Amino acid sequence: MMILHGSAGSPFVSRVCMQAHAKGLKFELSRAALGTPEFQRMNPLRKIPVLEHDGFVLPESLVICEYLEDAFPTPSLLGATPEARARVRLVVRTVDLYCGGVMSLLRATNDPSLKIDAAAERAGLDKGLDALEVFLAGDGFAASEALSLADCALVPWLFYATMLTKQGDDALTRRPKLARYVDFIEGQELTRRIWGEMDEAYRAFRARWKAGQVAANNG
Ligand SMILES: N[C@@H](CCC(=O)N[C@@H](CS)C(=O)NCC(=O)O)C(=O)O
Repeated sequence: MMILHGSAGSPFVSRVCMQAHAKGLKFELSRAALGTPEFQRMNPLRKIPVLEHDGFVLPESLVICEYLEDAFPTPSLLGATPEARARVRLVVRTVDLYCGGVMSLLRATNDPSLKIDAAAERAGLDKGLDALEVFLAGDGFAASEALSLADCALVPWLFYATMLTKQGDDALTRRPKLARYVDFIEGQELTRRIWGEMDEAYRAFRARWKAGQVAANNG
């Protein structure tokens, strides 16, 4: 029995969902009560996702993805050769370590009361995107001929990054490889499924957030 604690609105949760869908794994997505002692026992870092698989509890999305590759190796979302696996991991790591600025920039455009160092966030993001422009395979899937964990990291991240594009930001469109990748991957059925799940969770989150703002203003 597999339970994934978290919400589909989180790109870290959705990468695991995407991997599980690609492998045909059945799991239950269970909303996590981050502040509770029960959740903190599962993950003292207080972050989602946390995977529970037959009683084995595991936090950290990338560790979960690698665990699922070990536990359910077919079809492989890592690749067959050491080089292929390294290329996949390089893209995932670049997204995780250098492309998080998308979320801060997006939050700041949605909530003007939020103060961020936009220039620093932008410079950091540009560095990450310039690296992705080199590391991406160039045509088709992100790191290999087939869907891989690199796509599972990029697709949920793109759910948010393309929101910046819709607001007129050219960070994705002015980089030819990235732009080609976005065109390709948004046509994939699994991308549409993941973005649909994320959209539903994101709308629910926004509605709760807005209701909270109204309550705070009235109180
Ligand atoms: N390195 C973690 C990052 C997970 C993460 O940042 N999750 C966010 C949701 S997108 C979270 O749990 N935030 C709750 C909080 O920080 O209180 C992973 O890959 O699992």
